[in-house]
Amino acid sequence: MDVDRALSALHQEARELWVPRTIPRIPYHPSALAFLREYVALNTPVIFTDCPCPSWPDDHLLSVIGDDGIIVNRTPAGFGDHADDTSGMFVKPWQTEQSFRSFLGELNQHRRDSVAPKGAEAQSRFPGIPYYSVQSDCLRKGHAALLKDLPPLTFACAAFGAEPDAINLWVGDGRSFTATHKDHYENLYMVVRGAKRFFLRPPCDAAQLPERDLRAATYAPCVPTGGDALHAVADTPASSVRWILHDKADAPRVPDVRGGRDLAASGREPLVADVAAGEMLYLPALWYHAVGQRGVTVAVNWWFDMSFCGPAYVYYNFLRRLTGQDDSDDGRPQSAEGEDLQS
Ligand SMILES: O=C(O)CCC(=O)C(=O)O
Repeated sequence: MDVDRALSALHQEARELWVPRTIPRIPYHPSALAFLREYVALNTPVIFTDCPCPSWPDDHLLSVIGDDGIIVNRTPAGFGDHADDTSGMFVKPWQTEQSFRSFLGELNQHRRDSVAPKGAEAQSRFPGIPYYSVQSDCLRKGHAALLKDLPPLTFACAAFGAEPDAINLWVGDGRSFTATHKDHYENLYMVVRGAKRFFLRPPCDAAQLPERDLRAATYAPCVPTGGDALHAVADTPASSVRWILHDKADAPRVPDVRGGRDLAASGREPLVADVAAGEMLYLPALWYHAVGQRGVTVAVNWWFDMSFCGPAYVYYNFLRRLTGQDDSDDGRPQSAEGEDLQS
């Protein structure tokens, strides 16, 4: 059997035996054993409903973290950390430092402007679409006062045998879209306000998600003294990032939530997981995901280190080498320790 036929069989067998047709929804929260046995061990996503989730209206967020300084990611079209078709580079967002209050004010101003004309005073002092999405354990490190509102996730800590490696706060609106990628983390992702749509593909779809080495770049204002546009500027010294290419052809597929642009060129549909406020997605390690949202959306995620000791990671790397997705193939296995483990 040649490699293409074997990959086709892998895709088919995975759909028959492993990947669900729709993501199951079960009430929060399972026992650690049930979570481990039915989802973690099988590397299969699930959505928990009826989570003990705070409501976090604006006035609460502003009174608790309004004055906290934050780093905001800004992009011209809502795509951060992505393969940009225009420049052919991997582009990271421009980052601004500001208070949480001024950032939330910007999102709310945009919402008001979409129903009423924009006044001159409504202009943001920064260009670009803002998304608070820094993924640096920002909730635990930067906004610890919010921790007491959150469920302790004891079942997950017991299942993974560890405390979370990071707890992140995500705040943005429907203009922002997270491009397809995977993480070396077990991810519990809870939507607090708004709604998220995840486009999911199992790790065995690596062959359908072409990766290339792309020159690394960062968005920057066109005019350093306050222009209203951002453009991609190549990083110096030059470096490259291996990243998944997009397929723009699918862009209009999801009318409510920006999506589709990231759906790969294979013609094979991703699984769609709609996660509403009060729900939590278990996104298993190494699953590819692209993420859109509807309206102003507030979410929290807990990242737990994945285990590198079982078969999953080594088989996944083997598959990527076999399909030419891993440029580090020098004929020798790569050690988990030697690699930058967060994509
Ligand atoms: O919510 C998002 O925009 C992206 C979430 C994500 O990529 C993650 O939790 O790994």
